[in-house]
Amino acid sequence: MSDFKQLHIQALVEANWETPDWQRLEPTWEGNWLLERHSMTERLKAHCDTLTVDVLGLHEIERGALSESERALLGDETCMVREVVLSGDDTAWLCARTLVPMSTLTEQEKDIAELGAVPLGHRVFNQANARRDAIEVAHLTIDGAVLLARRSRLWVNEKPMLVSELFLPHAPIYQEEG
Ligand code: VNL
Repeated sequence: MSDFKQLHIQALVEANWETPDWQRLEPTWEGNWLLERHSMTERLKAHCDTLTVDVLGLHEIERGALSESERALLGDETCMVREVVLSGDDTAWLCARTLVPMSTLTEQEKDIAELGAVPLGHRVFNQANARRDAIEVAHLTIDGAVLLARRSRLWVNEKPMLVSELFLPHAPIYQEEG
């Protein structure tokens, strides 16, 4: 496993997720990013010419290996894990880990296991009934820097998946505009 993956994905797995303080966060620049209910892909795209996805990993995780909170949000089920890095104009901005229960990867959603370099948000939010809930936030310390992260549940055709996203140091969430 690469050092980057080991460090960043492991930090997401071990994060201490907390309910956001909506009142405090909502009026802020970073809060606007963290609490985004629509597509993060679209939001990131607005800040670069080219958004690229690199798949770091794609594997299965047994239900017994899920954390208690993951089980509570998704159900007690084997999941597919998709790990990616998103870059805006070749600068790494976001590291993401998504858990997709096997019962979500059925019928119309079978393709979600085979997205490759297509951003998940592009696939999910093309669907009219997509929605996001259970947004949580965390601060993760990596290489001495405190980085922002969030976890949220996405629904497609009433089937859930759980997305954890870590904003890397050069991400636009840290670059408030006038
Ligand atoms: C993915 C995950 C894409 C989280 C994202 O969109 C994201 C992906 C920017 O796995 O493709 O926020």
